[in-house]
Formats: sequence, C-alpha cells, structure tokens
Amino acid sequence: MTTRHRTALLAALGVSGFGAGLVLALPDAPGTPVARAAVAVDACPARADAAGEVFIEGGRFTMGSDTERQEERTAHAVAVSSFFIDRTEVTNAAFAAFVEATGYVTLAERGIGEAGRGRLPDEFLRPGGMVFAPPSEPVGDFTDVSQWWSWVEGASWRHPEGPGSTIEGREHHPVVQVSVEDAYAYAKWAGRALPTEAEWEYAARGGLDGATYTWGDTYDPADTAKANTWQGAFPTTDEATDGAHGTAPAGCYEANGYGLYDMAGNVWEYVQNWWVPGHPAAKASDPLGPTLREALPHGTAIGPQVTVKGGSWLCAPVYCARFRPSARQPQELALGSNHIGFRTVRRTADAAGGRT
Ligand SMILES: [Ca+2]
Repeated sequence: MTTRHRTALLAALGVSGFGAGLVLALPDAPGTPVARAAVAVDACPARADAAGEVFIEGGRFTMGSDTERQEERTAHAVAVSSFFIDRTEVTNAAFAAFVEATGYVTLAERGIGEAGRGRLPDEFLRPGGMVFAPPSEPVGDFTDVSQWWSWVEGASWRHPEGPGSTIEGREHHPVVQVSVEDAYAYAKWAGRALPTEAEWEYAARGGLDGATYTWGDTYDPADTAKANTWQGAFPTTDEATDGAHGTAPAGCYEANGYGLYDMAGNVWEYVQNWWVPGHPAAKASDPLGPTLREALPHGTAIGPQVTVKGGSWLCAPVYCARFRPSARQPQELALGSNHIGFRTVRRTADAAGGRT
C-alpha cells in the first residue's frame, strides 16, 4: 500500500485512535543506550494468579485530571457502585473459546463493506485492520501517523500483523484487531459487559486516588516492571527493555493496588463511553458519559467514536505517554488495530443501577 493511500485513510478517519498523541518532547536519538535488565516476559505467560475477576468495592474517586492533557479535564468527584472486573485483558485463548462456541466472525474478518462506501477508499472496505509498521528512518513530523500505521488487508485477531502472522504461541496475549462491536459480542456471550470509563478508571487507580499513574505519582523510565510500553526512539527503535516488543502475555507486569494487571500499557482497552474530548458535566454517580448525540460532532468520516483507556505497548515517554489512568483517546467503531483490546466487567445485582 502506498503512503498516499495510508494518508487518505487516516485523513478520512481523523487519525484519532492511532497514536495521535501529542509529542511531549523530541524523541531520543535512535540507538540511545538504555542500560537496564529486561523483564523476563517469556517466563510469565499464563501466570496462575492472573485469571478470573476481582471484586471492586464501590466508592468515590477523582476522575480525570486538570494537569495532564486537555481531553482529561475536568477532574471531578465520581461515585462508582461495586462491580467485578477481569483481572487481565481478554486473551486470544479466551476470545478463541468465544469464537469456537458461537461461530462469531469479527468485523475485521467481515470487512467494513457498505458502511464505509463513499467515505473511505474502496480498498479499505475489505477485511483487514490497522497494523503498526515502524519506519526505517527517524520521524520528524509526529502529526503524520501514516508513517507508522498501515491498513493491512487480511489482518484480523487470528493474524494480528496480517496474512502470514499468527497467534500461535501468543494464546495468553491480549486479543487485538477487534472492534468495539466485537468486544460487546464477546462480553454478551460471557454474561458480562464493557466497563464504563468511570468504572475502568476507578479500577485502574487501584485505590491511589488522584495519583498520576496506577502505581503512584512518579514515572521512572528505568523501572520497566510496571507496564509494557515503548523504550527508545519512537517509532523507529523499540529497545524493549521491558521484555516485550508488541503485546506481552496478559499479567506479566506488576499488578495495581486492586490486583489488576496491565491497566497501564500492553493494549488500549475499550470502554463503553462515547468519545468527546474532555469530561462533560457528568452525573456524579455511576456516570455513563456523553450521549451519542453529544458524541456525533466529535466523530470522523465513518461516524462517532468510542473511548479507549490505558495506553499500549506503543506508548513511549516521548510520544503518547498515555499509560495513566486519566488518559483517554478516541477510537473508530469500525476498525481494529494491533494495539487495542479490552476487558470486561460484571455488575452485582444491587449495583447495576440500570446499567447494562
Ligand atoms: Ca514493551
């Protein structure tokens, strides 16, 4: 695919969910040495304590941030009812069980089809997904994400980087190349739901109300045990001193205060909220976020967007840097990519409050 085609697609989409994070600083020079031991990610797949769900007792917390990105404002007090949440991101193995039981075919496997006709170049209507492809040369213009994102025909959850790639050996990695409707379908099958942004953020904070990160207020690039992120010059050189280039098996990095893994990094996670930049005047108890009508003006050529949380393996300190609980980003409904997955929740009967 040509750069022109990539640019056309990404322009049509508004490049919203594909790493359009503002650059915090100039990237390190390629090859900048980073002297620290790699995390033994290969030694931790399918850790015994990473399965199942965690009960999150309801409470109040400060959602959003007044000191980080504009879209995270305004910080405000929110009450969340009790719920259960997956300890890890949904894995390829779990998603495979869903597909085997139901015969479900994901949107990436079906293709956008008529839903995008007239709004996207025809080649992008066929089955496929967005795949990160690092450029060979350092990037000077971080606003042109087509330099590292490509539409790859045939990319799907079974083939995250396109035809020829496989999830064999990655059964315990988070499933990727799923759209939000795929995530909803999985959750419904499992008798569960997608978290609201408030639930997700409350859980991600792990009891550290108001902290910048899931582990506290300080970010130390040398401490690569906290999350699967990107080390080195983005997008050319991932030194992977955290032990993983690309996704890591779910549950390899330190859990937060609630025993939840990968609430920062690894893959972005869908929440059920429609996307608007910033927190509107929110209901203070179990907020559901903006309405579809409110989200429509903030959509792209192919419609409104949903919110993703947590950052991914592509977030570097110098780019994106959204491995924080208040960080958020929009994502198109109709597209998957190889850095977005999800986890699910289960609401207790007395805490459902009309949510579904
Ligand atoms: Ca990494």
